[in-house]
Amino acid sequence: MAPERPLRVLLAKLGMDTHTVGITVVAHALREAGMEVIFTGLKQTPEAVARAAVQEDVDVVGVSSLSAGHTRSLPRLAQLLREQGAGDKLLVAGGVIPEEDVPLLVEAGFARIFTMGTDTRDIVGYLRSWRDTHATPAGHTA
Ligand code: B12
Repeated sequence: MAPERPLRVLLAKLGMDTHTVGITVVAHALREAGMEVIFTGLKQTPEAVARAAVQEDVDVVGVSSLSAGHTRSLPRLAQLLREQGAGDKLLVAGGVIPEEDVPLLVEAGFARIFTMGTDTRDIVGYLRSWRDTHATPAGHTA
C-alpha cells in the first residue's frame, strides 16, 4: 500500500500587508491538526507564491489579507496557478475581506473565505472535508 502523507498547506501574505497574527494562529492550528504547513513569509508577489505552491507540491494554498488589495492579488494568484497547471489546488483566504468582495474571489477560484472571528476548528474541518473528497492515490493522513 502507498505511504500516506499529511495534507500540505502553503500559507502566504501578499504585498505590503504585514499583519501577522491571523496567519500565525491559522498556521499553528493546522500544524496542531497534523498538517504540513509552509509559510512564504511577508511581502510576496502572486508570482512567487504560485511558484512556491508548484515547487512544494502543496494541496492547499491559503492567503491572509488584512490591508486591502485582495481583489487584484488573489485573482492574479489563482490565474497564475491555473496557467501553471496547478488549478486543482484548493484555494482559501482569510482576514479583513468585505462580504461584497467574496463573490469576486469565489468567481476567481477561491473556494472559501474565512473572515475575522473564524474559529480555527472550522478551518481544519473544512480542509479535512475537502481532502476526503479529493483523496489522492497516495492518501492523506491529517
Ligand atoms: C493588530 C492590528 C495591527 C498591528 C499588526 C501587528 C501584527 N504583527 O500583526 C499593527 C499595529 C502593526 C497594524 C498596522 C496597520 N494596520 Co492594522 N489592524 C490590527 C487589528 C486591530 C487586528 C488584526 C489582528 O491581529 N486580528 C486577530 C487575528 C487572529 O484575526 P485575523 O487576522 O482576522 O485572522 C482570523 C480570520 O480572519 C482568519 N484568517 C486570517 N488569515 C487567514 C488565512 C487563511 C488561509 C485562512 C484559512 C484564514 C485566515 O482566521 C483567523 C482566526 O480567526 C485590525 C482590526 C481588526 N479587527 O481586524 C487592524 C486593521 C487590519 N489594520 C488596518 C490598518 C489600516 C492598518 C495600517 C494601514 C494602519 C496605519 N495607518 O499604519 C497598518 C498597516 C500595516 C501593514 N503594512 O500591513 C485596517 C485595515 C483596513 C482594510 N483592510 O481596509 C484594520 C481592519 C483596522 C481598521 N478597522 O481600520 N495593525
